[in-house]
Amino acid sequence: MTWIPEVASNLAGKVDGVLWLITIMSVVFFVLITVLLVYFSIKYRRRSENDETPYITGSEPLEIIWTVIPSILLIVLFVHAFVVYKDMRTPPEDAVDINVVGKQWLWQFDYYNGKKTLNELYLELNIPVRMVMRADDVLHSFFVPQFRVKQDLIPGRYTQLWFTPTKVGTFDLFCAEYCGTGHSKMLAKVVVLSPEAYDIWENGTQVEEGPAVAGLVPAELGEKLYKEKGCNACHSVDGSVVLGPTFKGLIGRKGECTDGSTYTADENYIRQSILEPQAQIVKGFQPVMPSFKGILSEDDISALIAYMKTLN
Ligand code: HEC
Ligand SMILES: [Cu+2]
Repeated sequence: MTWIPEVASNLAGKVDGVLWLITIMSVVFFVLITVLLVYFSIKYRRRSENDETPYITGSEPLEIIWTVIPSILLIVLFVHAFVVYKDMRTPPEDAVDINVVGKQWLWQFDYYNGKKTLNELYLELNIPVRMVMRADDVLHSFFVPQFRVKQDLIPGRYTQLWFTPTKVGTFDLFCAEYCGTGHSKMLAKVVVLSPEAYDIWENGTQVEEGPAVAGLVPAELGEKLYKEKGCNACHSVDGSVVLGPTFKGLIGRKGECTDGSTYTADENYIRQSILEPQAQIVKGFQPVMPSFKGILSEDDISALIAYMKTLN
């Protein structure tokens, strides 16, 4: 099917399934209604000047049929789309995290292995990936038609997206949210490599240097910040409790706050805990943590999160 983009991710077929279901239902009803409309207007046309319209008061069976059948069809549509949506929003446990930064007007990718690329995203065939995305300036949107995935990048918080590339090749990544004059040029390539080719890329020599600290992979930079910025004064990484909760096993941990609310420690929660520690106080602890707003950059926070991920 050439007028629909190629199917190149595990989610693409499911999204197409929903699209086809909606399209087929719409076509069936369009044809049914149009044919009946034409047929009835001929069959029941006025034949002479003294042709009188009969007085019709309604039909209960007919009313029931055209209420019940569309209701069932809509419920089927909803359930099917909901199942697909839930699948698209729930990354598998073993997904590999890749940090994505969108800014006017380029895409930056930070990999767990310390590699950093601009406007080129390298993925391994059949390995599920989770994009942890943030915008540095205005709204952007990560859109790869062949994967059928699209998600906004929002300044001031992380958004996520996952998929498994299922085809080797080069695909288009568009920014799908108008973000200024350079918007139409905010394009990137997604390169899906076979495991062998990925291995060569991963072990290749040209590791591009990160802006913050050259040569350090994010997790290493995070560890350095953990010590240099004094997190280690209050947070251990071995499970012991100092002034604050330990970072060991923090990512994904469920906890309770003094106000009774609960949380799951995901990227957004960690980011907020660092920038606005008073927003949610972990139960059993004192509100003594200072805010690191203006002290840690967004890159630093991403690096700290990468470091915490190594402690699980
Ligand atoms: C003066 C001590 C202190 C320092 C320094 C400190 N924290 Fe905290 N932190 C705390 C305390 C106490 C809590 C628990 C109360 C709360 O939620 O504010 C906490 C909570 C947190 C949480 C939430 C933990 C959870 O289990 O939900 C994160 C994440 C965090 N801190 C990150 C950091 C990072 C990163 C640094 C260094 C850049 C840092 N903290 C520096 C005292 C500190
Ligand atoms: Cu953009």
